[in-house]
Amino acid sequence: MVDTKLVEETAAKIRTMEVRGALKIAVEASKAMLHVIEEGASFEEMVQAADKLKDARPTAVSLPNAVNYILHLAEESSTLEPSVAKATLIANTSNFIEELSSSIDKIAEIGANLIEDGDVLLTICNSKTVTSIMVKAKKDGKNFKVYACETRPRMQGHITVKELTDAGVDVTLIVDSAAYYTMTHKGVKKVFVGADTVYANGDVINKIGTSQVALAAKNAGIEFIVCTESIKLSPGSMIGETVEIEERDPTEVTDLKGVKVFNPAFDITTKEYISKIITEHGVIPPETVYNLLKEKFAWSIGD
Ligand code: RUB
Repeated sequence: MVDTKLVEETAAKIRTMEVRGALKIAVEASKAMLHVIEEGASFEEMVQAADKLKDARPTAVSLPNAVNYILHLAEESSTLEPSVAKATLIANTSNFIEELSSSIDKIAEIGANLIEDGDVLLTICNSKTVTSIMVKAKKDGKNFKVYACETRPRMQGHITVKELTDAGVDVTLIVDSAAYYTMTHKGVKKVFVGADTVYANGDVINKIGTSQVALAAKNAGIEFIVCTESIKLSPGSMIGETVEIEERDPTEVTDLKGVKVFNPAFDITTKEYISKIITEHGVIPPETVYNLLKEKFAWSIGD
């Protein structure tokens, strides 16, 4: 029996959102998989670990994509001589984690090119991908302003404000319901948001409130830009599968007793509201997500 403590701990941290954000979830789950592989797990035990991790949160497809890819690597290496199989799998999994972790830096480089001196930007939630782009643009010497929606009920906007402030970016916190007014009265030029899942048809799932911001941006004639690593593309959507939109505990919204609460954690922004998608492979229109999916997930979907 392999030691699955790290798997349990990682799954718990993802569930309680101590580890959050779609890329970070995928990276930490992959590290837990690497640990059980190093411990000498059988394929069966790897599948069990993968299932525990995948069950932790339902909406970000980066999580199943990452652990399923590691299982795919395990299947591939199982055809090798037993003496080299484990070392090969460890090396391939480590490379994958390295690539996953560095994909954000490539997006930061590309995304920073889209920020111009004097820009006024708006974002919602805390996407490390989005803040990395803004931090890179600042390092490149650009001066711009950011409005950050506080993002009820978990207030991830506060994390965004801290990250950007620490990097010297001019950032202002707003309540979520001030998004449209801020767009139209503070000269917002572009909205940057992250993604948890991107469907083959170009629709994007991200933090609750994102689709309202997209509607407001469209009405105000403002560019709406999604920033996503390709690990968040959904291969299942090519065969019509959808992800579950997570509903979280009512206590996140209110401590009032006897009140009915609906607390969805994510929503879907359809592609007609999305101006462009920034990936580590370049800037693409939402209509071409299908092509990138086919290329990146050939291991999962076949030909
Ligand atoms: C986080 C969220 C983020 C995406 C992208 O939701 O919706 O915008 O996950 O983040 P939660 P990143 O706080 O519920 O996890 O770019 O860091 O992967």
